[in-house]
Amino acid sequence: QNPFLADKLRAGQAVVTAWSQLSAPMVPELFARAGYEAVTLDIQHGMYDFAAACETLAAVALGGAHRIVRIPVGDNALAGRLVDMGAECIIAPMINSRREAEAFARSVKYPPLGERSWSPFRAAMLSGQTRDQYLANANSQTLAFAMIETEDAIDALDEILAVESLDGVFVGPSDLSLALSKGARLDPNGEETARVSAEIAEKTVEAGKLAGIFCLNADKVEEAYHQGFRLISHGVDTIFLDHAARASLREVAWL
Ligand code: 3PY
Ligand code: MG
Repeated sequence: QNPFLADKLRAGQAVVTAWSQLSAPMVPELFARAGYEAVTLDIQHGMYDFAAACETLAAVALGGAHRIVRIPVGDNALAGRLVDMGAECIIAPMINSRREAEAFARSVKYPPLGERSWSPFRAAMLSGQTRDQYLANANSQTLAFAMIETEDAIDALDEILAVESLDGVFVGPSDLSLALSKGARLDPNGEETARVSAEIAEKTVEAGKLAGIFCLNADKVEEAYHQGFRLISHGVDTIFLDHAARASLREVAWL
């Protein structure tokens, strides 16, 4: 697998990731073989436990795609375990302060950037490197993205972007829209959400960090790309199945 996800994103290349909540290794492998350049396993809102995520990371590698995981809120210990198991990028939800961003990012970086603990046996195997090579490259090749999706995070954005060990931020438009409307409206595709997302992308790029975002349709992907986002999600297994199941039933609705 060459180049690495980190190299592509730092070169300004867009990477589209599928999003998986169903805990079944064949589903992300299928996404990879369908041509998705990356697959994100969603432990925050999906069905994955640690063992299933480990198996699925290997299945994604088998399909030739980059391996990304979203951890549950505040679970930095799990972030460290997942990078050991071969995740190339960890997305941490609901990061609200510089302190939270730093604690998260440091859990996936070796000294001097952090305090990740040593044992990357699986990560080195999946990345095709010896453990010495892995150590030399891990801090630049393993990415930490903090999700920006709350009022506190927007207020603290400059401080979060100043965290050295953090590689980028990732916008969650659903939670962001709930925050912006003080809980009144779920509006991930709305204008206010897009305006604030654009500001986040601009500040992020200015700070020399990577910008990522969750998108719910192809128009949003295009908009996000022009706003400066480069790690862009498009396509969720649960939503794919929901749409396909409804379409399938409609074909025989006459029965
Ligand atoms: C959000 O939109 O809030 C997300 O976290 C995307 O999954
Ligand atoms: Mg969210």
